[in-house]
Amino acid sequence: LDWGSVKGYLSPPITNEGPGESWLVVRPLQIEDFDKGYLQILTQLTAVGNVSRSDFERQYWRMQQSGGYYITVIEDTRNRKIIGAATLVTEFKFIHNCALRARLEDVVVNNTYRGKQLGKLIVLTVSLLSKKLGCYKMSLDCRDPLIPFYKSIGYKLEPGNANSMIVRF
Ligand code: 16G
Repeated sequence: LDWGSVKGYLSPPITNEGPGESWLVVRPLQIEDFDKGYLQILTQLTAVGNVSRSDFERQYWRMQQSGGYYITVIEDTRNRKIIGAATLVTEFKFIHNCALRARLEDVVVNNTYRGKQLGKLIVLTVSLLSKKLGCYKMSLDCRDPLIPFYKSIGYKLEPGNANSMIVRF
C-alpha cells in the first residue's frame, strides 16, 4: 500500500508492514482467528451473540464466495490474540461509470492496546486498500465521540449530506 499520501496522520510513521512493534502483524482475517479471539474483540463494539465455530466458518466462506469483503486484523503474535480489526466492504454500482464504493465496518481495537495508533493504522490500512481497489469513496457510521478520531485521519462530515438514517428489524 502507498502510505505516502497519509504519512502526516501517523507520528511515528507506522505502516501495515511495520506496525510499530515487531510482534504485531496486520493481515487478512483467517478461519483460525476464531480461536484467537476475533469474536471476543468484536464484543467491545456491540452484541456478538452465540456464534459457534461452524457458524463462524459458514459465514466466513459466504463472505469469500460473495467477494468484496476485506476483513483486516492486527494480531499480537506473542500470545496469538487478535487485538484490532476493521472490515472493508465493497459494493458494485451502475453510477459513476459502474463504480465500486467502499464502506468501513466493525472497527475495534482492544482497549488495553490504546495509545499505539493502532486504530488509525487499521482504518488507514483498509482505506488505502479501498483506494487501491479503485473505490470512488468510502463511508462509515459512528457514534458522536468518534467523530474527532475519524476527522484526524481525513474523514469528513459532508455538509448537507451527512445524515445517517436507519430502520432496525
Ligand atoms: C458502528 C460500526 C459499525 C457496526 C455498528 C454496530 C464502524 C465504523 N462502525 O456503527 O460497523 O456494525 O457500530 O452497532 O466501525 P449496532 O450493533 O448498533 O449495529
